[in-house]
Amino acid sequence: MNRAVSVEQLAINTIRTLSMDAVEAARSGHPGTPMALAPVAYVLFRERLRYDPERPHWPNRDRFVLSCGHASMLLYATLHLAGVQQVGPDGQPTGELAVPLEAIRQFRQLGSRCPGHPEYRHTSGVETTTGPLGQGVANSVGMAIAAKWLAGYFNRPGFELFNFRVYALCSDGDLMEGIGAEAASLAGHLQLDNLCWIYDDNRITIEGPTSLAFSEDVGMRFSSYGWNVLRVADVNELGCLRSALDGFNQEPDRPTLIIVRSIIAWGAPTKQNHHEAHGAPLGDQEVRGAKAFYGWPEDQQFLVPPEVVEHFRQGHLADCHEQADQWYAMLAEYRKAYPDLAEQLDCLLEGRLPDGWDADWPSFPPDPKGMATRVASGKVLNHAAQRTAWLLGGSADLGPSNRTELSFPEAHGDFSVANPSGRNFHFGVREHAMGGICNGLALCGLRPFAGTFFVFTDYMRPSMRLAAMMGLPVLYILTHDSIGVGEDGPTHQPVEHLAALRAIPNMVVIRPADANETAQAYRVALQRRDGPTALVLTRQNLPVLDRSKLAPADGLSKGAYVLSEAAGGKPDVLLIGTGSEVHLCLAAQQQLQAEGIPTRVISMPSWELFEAQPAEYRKEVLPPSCLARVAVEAGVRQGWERYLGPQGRFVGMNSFGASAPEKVLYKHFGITTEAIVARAKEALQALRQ
Ligand SMILES: Cc1ncc(C[n+]2csc(CCOP(=O)(O)OP(=O)(O)O)c2C)c(N)n1
Ligand SMILES: [Mg+2]
Repeated sequence: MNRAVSVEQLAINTIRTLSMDAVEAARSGHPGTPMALAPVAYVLFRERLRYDPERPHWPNRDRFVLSCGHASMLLYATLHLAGVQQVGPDGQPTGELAVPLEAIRQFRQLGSRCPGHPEYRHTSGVETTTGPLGQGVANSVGMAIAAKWLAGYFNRPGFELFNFRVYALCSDGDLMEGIGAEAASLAGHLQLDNLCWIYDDNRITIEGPTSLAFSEDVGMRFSSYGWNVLRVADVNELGCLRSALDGFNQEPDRPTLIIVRSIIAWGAPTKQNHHEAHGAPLGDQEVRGAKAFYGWPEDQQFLVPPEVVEHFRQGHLADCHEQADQWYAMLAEYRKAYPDLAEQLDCLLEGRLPDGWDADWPSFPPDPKGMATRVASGKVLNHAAQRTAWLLGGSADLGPSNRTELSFPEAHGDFSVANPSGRNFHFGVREHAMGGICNGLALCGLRPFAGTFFVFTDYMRPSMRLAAMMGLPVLYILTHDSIGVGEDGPTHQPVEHLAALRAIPNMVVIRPADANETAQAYRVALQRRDGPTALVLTRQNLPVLDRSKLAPADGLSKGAYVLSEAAGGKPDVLLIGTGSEVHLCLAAQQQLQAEGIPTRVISMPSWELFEAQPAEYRKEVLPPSCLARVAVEAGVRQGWERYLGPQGRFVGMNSFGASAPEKVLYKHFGITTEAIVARAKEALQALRQ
C-alpha cells in the first residue's frame, strides 16, 4: 500500500474498496456511487454528524438518510468504520458492531446486516428504509420537522434537549421524482434551517447521461423553493465540502442544498463516468485498475487498515460521546425540574401512550338519522389528541373535509418555524410527500396522522407501503370512502382501494360501520406500535346503531363480530358487511327473518384484525357449516372469496362509479337491501339443490 497517502485518503479509499469488494462478492449491487461519494460519507461521519456509535439511539443525534438507497455499501462501509453498535430488541446496545466485516462479506445474502438496500430496524445506524427514490428525502423533511417540534414542546430554558440536524444524501433520481419536489417545496416553505440535502450531481442515471431526460437547473429550482443552494465543484476537494457544510451550519432560516459534482465509479479505468457502473459489479479488471489508481493493494479484498479505524473513532466521535454523556446528564436534571414532561418524553421514546390516554373514551348515542364516520373520527381524534400531546398531523389540503383539524387550544394551532409546537400541519396538495414526511415524524417517535380522500391513497401508497415495511405507527384518516361520495363522480369514488390497501402486509385497514365503531377503531389504531393503520371513513351520514339491541362496538377490536344474531341462535344465512353497508345488512336481516330465514349479521371492519384472532373465535363468527353467505361492501369483490367460499355471493361494485346523488348511485349499482335479500336466497337455494 502506498503509505505516503494521508490517513484521511486511506479512510476514503477503504470505503471505496469495501464497496467494490462487497459488490463483486455478491455478484450484484451498486459500486459506482459509493466509490464517488466516499469523501462525503467520510467528512460527514468522521467530522460533522453528531452521533455516538455506542448509543445509536441517542434521541438528539443528528440524522443521516441515504435517500439513494442503492448506494447502500457507502453507508455500511461507513457504519463499520465508525464502529456503530447494534441495538438489541430491548433498545440497549449489544456491544456488537452493527456492521461487522463479516456482514459486508455477506452483502445482499440472507440474514446479513447488509441487505441490498438499507433497512430500518435491521441494521442500527440505518435511520430509515430507502431504495424507492425520493422516499428518503421526504423522510428527512419529516425528521427535520420532528426536530423543530420536539424542541418546541420539550425544550426549556437551560434544557436544550433537542436541536438535532438532518442530512440526506440524494441522487438524480431522488430529485427527478415528484415526491422529492413536493418535499423540497414544503421544506422551503417551512424554512427548515436544520435540513441539509447533499445532491450527487453525477449526471448519470441507469439509462445513460441525465441529458436524456433531465435538463432543468436544479439549483435555480431549489432557490425558488426558498433553499440555500451551495455548490462543490469536485467531491474530492474535501476543503470545499467542509466549507459547504459550514455554509449549512451558518444558514439561519432556509434548508440547504449542496450540489456536489461527482464522477460515478471514480477511479475505474474504463467504467468511470459510465452508467454501467451504476448497478452491476465492475469485474475483476476494473476493480484491480481502480485499486491501482487509489494506490491500494490489488490482490487484497475487504482490507481495513487498522489506522483507519483508529483515525475514524478519534477526535469528533470522542467529542460526540462526551456530548451524549452531557445530554443524558441534562436529561437527569430535566427529570427533576419537569417530571411531567420527562415522563411524556419517556413514553414518546418508548412508543408508549401516556397514562390516561383512553380516559372517558367517546361514545355516541343511537341515532337513526346518524352521523358520517368522518365526523365521528374528527371528534374522537380531537379527544385522543388532548390526551397524547405528540399525536399530530394534518391533511393534503382536505382538512375541513377529512375532519383532521385539531381545534382545542393545546393543539397550539398551525405548525411553523415561528410556532414549532403547533400540531396542525398543512401538507398542501402533496399526498406523496405527506406520506413520506409522516414516516419521518414517526421515525422520531411522534404519532403522525395523515388525511386525504380515500381515492387519493393512490398518490401516497409507496410511502404507506414503507410505513408498513418499517413497522411505523402512522395513522391514515381516509374519508369519502366509496360511491357514497356521490356527485363528484367516478374519479373521486374509490372502488379498488380497499383491496389495494389490504394487499399491503402489516397494514391494518379498518372500515367502521358507525360512530361507535369509529371510536373503537381509534383505540386499536393508537395502541398499535408496530405498523400503520388506515381508517376508511364515510362522507355520508350513517345511522348510529342502537347497541342496546346489538352487540357492543368494542367487537371491532377482533376485526369481525356477530353484530346481530339470527333468530333462535342458529343462522341459515350469514350477512357480512363493512362500513356503510352494515346497516343495509341489518335491514336485509329483518326481511329475511320475516320470511322465516334465520340470518346472522356480522360486522367485519377489519380483515387483518380478524385474521389475528384464534381459529376458535373465527369459527364462532363464521361457522364452517353455514355456507350461505353474502358479503356486502361498496368496493370490488377481490379477496372476499376467502370468507365467502364457493357458494357465497357478493354485493358490491364491479365497475367504476358514476356522478349522481349518493342514494341514486347505491340503487343504480345494486347495493341495496333487496339485492342482499335476493342474493341470500339464491345462495340458500343453490345449497339446497
Ligand atoms: C421510485 C424508483 N424508481 C426506480 C428505481 C430504480 N432505480 C434505482 S437507481 C435509479 C436511477 C439511478 O440514477 P441516480 O438516481 O442518478 O443514481 P446514481 O446511479 O447516479 O447513483 C433507478 C431508476 C428506484 N429505485 N426507485
Ligand atoms: Mg446520478
